[in-house]
Amino acid sequence: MHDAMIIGPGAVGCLLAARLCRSGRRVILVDRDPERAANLAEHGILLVEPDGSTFHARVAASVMAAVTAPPPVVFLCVKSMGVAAALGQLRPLLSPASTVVALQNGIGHLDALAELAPRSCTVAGVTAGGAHSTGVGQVVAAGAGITTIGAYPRNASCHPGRIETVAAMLRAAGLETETVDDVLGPVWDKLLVNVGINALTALLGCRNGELLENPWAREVMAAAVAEGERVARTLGIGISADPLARTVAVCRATSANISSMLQDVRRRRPTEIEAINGAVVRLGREHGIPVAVNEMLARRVIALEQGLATH
Ligand code: KPL
Repeated sequence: MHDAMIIGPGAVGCLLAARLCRSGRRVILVDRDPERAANLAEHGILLVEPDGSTFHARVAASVMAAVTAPPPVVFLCVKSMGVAAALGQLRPLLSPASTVVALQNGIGHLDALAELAPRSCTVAGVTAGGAHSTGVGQVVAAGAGITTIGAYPRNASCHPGRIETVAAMLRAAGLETETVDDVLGPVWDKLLVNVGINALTALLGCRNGELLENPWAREVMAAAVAEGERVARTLGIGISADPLARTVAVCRATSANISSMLQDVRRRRPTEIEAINGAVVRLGREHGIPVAVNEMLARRVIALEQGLATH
């Protein structure tokens, strides 16, 4: 029997799987691609830590169709737009004893999390740590950062002890983790960081830290984050005091990182633009708040995705 299942073997999924495995947990990785799952089961995961040390994790891996009884804790590490499909597959296997933890950028997955696993304890989380993948089952951790988790929706059937169990698992795996009552504030705090970093790095083809050296990028970052902040405050979300200062701090802490959106663009995969800047645009329009900068960023990233420009 496994202790945890991780759906999605991207950078965050592999990082989590390898670190959980290093802490003595039995982990199963679920991939939608059978060939890649077989490759992961055969070769495991190679994790490179920020100090250059490495760890080779042996993990079980399979496709979802082969899973009959998921372990008590399931981490959803697919992209925001993949959460509804992953939960749809998982749903028949979930029980009231299951805890489902969603660790995505943006806010596009929250409705699916709230609706598709009503009998289980559903948890949303965000992590400020960065990672990038250098190949199948190869992940480079870049920059430490706190992980914050909490029941989502707030009235989800989660005894606080169950959130603590997940937090203890993450801490044992070396991820500094805090638990909160209202996770929507931290989710939006992270959203605003991603609003300021991800699209710009994807458009400029640069590492997170390089944004701070470019006056135009700094200006656009400030304007995009200010628009998002106004949307959040209008919606009454409990975000932190200075989202721009947080964004700049994350840029510095993950300066060597290649953002997830730039990784997606380089690999010609769909990005999370709709769940990040796109979400700010939609909500801003709904509430009559100007969101021109986020709209410009979203449209340009969509143009990149459509292959109008190459990296
Ligand atoms: O979350 C991230 C991402 O790349 O998606 C940041 C915080 C920007 C780190 O790279």
